[in-house]
Amino acid sequence: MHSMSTDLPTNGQVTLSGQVRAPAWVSVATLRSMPQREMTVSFECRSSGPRRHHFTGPLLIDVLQAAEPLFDPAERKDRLRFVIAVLGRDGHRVVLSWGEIDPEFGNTAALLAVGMDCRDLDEEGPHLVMPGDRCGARHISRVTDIRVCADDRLWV
Ligand SMILES: Nc1nc2c(c(=O)[nH]1)N[C@H]1C(S)=C(S)[C@@H](COP(=O)(O)O)O[C@H]1N2
Ligand SMILES: [Mo]
Repeated sequence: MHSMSTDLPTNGQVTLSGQVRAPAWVSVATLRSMPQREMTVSFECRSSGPRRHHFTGPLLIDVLQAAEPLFDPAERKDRLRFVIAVLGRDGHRVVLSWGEIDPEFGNTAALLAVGMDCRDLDEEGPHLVMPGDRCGARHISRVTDIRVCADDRLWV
């Protein structure tokens, strides 16, 4: 990924690491330089009721692929062993599976949004968007870390 940095990550940057060939610190500006998608999502929060937001940003899978996860990309079964852990600045954490965002499997068009309701997220950091979710808890704001790991440690 072209914005790899050797300095410490600053506000708004995301660390991509784990079992990847090209770990990186990625800025919102870099995410904006990738092919963009747009979507409006509606969900129901148990505490704040019905919500609706408009997001713009790259597909999460494109961002992760740029970090080169340590699987054989041509081997479907190899990809299916990988999980994606996403961390927000406030400590909110969610785990996804590679299979749910892989176009050959669940094909969920998860975004790492750089804009929300016409607001740029450069300072606060990108927003995970999980289209189709009925509840809001996986729409993580202020994402700071994403780790990609295989299932190996579950089987020792
Ligand atoms: N970082 C972070 N993102 C989060 C949460 C959180 O606690 N921390 N809560 C989630 C929940 S439960 C909901 S319903 C939505 C609400 O988003 P909104 O208030 O912007 O519509 O944010 C989600 N994103
Ligand atoms: Mo919520």
